[in-house]
Amino acid sequence: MPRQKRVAAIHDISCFGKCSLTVVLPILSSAGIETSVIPTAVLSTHTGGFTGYTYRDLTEDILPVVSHWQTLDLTFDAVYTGFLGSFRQIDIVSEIFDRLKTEDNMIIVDPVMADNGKLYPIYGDDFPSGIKKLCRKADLLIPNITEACLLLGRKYEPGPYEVSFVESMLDELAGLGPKQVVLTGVSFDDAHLGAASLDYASGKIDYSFSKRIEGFYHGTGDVFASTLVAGLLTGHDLNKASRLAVDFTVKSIIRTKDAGTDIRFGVNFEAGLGELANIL
Ligand code: PXL
Repeated sequence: MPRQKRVAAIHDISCFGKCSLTVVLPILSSAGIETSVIPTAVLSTHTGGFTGYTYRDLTEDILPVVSHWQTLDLTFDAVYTGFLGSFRQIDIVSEIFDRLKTEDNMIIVDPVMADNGKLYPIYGDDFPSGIKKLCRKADLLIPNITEACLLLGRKYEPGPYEVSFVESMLDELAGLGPKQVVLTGVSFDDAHLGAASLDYASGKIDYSFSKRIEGFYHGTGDVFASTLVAGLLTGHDLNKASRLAVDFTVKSIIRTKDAGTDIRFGVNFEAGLGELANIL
């Protein structure tokens, strides 16, 4: 039996509306990965389309959790961060990267902050430049097109895109520091949507597309990124892990659409976990 992999996952807990830790934890666990969590905030729901949600900021708790872990000499195969609860958490997470980085582990940044051309309203205009500092420390960066435009100071354009637009974006994102970049929300025509990946060492760019499904389903960025992380940590290469993540996400969306579920509630990824575990 190979050594069990261990990930530190730094995201919020949205108590209802599947995203962030309520997605990351089951997906990584189903891949057999031990997942230690650092909640950045606890909200009654996520912020996408709900109003009146509660919001408990956990900024003060984050470093003490890591300090305690360090007394236990814990090491992690990956440190994986997504939605942050405050601007101050950017510097804190940056410090965690320094503390938990080893020679052979992976720092993974999903710069969760925007979608469909818009910065999430809870964040100020200075947030993208703060997150950019975090991206410089990443080994793997997983932005969507909107987040990539904000990181690179480019104007957002809705798809379909030119190949040159996508590939120059991948190059510039890798120029920030990450060895691997996976860009989501990529389309070259109206009928397909998927991800583009760049492995900087080999210079190899790959694409994983699927049929586009109309509608914006919440939490799919986290479903995609967690599946990608699960694929990489179970030994698949970047291209294969991207393919697995696109397929798993699309199947989850189709199930949810077929059931007529409110798009804010998150997608039914749970029904696919058994199959994912078998593939991984
Ligand atoms: O899925 C991204 C996400 C995570 N957590 C919270 C969010 C969002 C996106 O809106 O609001 C709290």
